[in-house]
Amino acid sequence: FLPSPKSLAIVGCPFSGGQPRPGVDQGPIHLVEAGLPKQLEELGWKVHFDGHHMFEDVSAAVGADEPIGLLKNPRRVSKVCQSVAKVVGDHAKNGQLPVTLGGDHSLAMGTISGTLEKYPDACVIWVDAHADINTAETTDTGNIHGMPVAFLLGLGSKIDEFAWVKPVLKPHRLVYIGLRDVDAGEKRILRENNIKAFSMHEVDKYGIGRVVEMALDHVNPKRDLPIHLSFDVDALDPTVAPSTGTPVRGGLTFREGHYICESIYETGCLVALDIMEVNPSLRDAESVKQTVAVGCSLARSALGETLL
Ligand code: Z70
Ligand code: MN
Ligand code: MN
Ligand code: MN
Repeated sequence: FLPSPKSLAIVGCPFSGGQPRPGVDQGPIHLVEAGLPKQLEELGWKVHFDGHHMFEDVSAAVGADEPIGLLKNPRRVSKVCQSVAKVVGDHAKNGQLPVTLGGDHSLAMGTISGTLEKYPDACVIWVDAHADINTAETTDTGNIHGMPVAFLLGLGSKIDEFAWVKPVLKPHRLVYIGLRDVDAGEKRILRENNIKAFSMHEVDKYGIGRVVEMALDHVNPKRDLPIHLSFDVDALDPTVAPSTGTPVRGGLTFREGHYICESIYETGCLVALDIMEVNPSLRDAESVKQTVAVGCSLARSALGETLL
């Protein structure tokens, strides 16, 4: 799907408005300062990075952002995601693979909208402890980072402020890996929409090799559709990626996380990558360093780094 020589664009998104903990907005800055652009160049990519998108104009334009129902910071999240959709979509149309660095996972409303504009038949592999599929009706917290998938599927009541988000994603083009903290309302949505999900139970039962194969067989049986990989670092076990807003025990090992990325790279179908929810203000300096390093190495694995 990508022209040669392979080129990618890093989209730094210092944004935390989809959830309550400050600091996740510093994730992209730490990932870049840890040397991610150069690491990707060393894998043979032409790397384009023109700075982090600061979204200050967006916040200024929005002003006070009263909740809509339970939803917190709705206008700011919507506007930021809309601008991310444009940036990601434009890079994809230029033949550059967008690598979006979060920031909280509400941003995926933007990244996936952008990807599907260029590649309407793309499938999404969502690696996360959480399903992020709450609607305005099912959310308990009102944190929009728990809701982007519902918006992309067009589920739940329509909210004027999010009218730009089109229901571009079809349930059969979505698959989850790593789930273990799914709300009751989300379980019902997954069931009712026949959405395929491989929780940690399936990872234990079948092993990561078969899980990735089954996940790809579901969304991309002929291995001929473009793939958007949206990776929330909290999919990894908290011992592997401690500096994230909502660590959940019993997660993917270091190798399981990397295996997913390596396998998706091997398909040759990857067209967009998100690395989300690195929060360098949580935990001690050593944990932060470890989590940032893991974020970088997941990105390298998805973009062609091999062990041999
Ligand atoms: C919960 C909610 C969530 C990430 C927490 C949690 C969602 N289901 N996502 N941390 N990354 O608030 O909707
Ligand atoms: Mn650019
Ligand atoms: Mn998430
Ligand atoms: Mn998560």
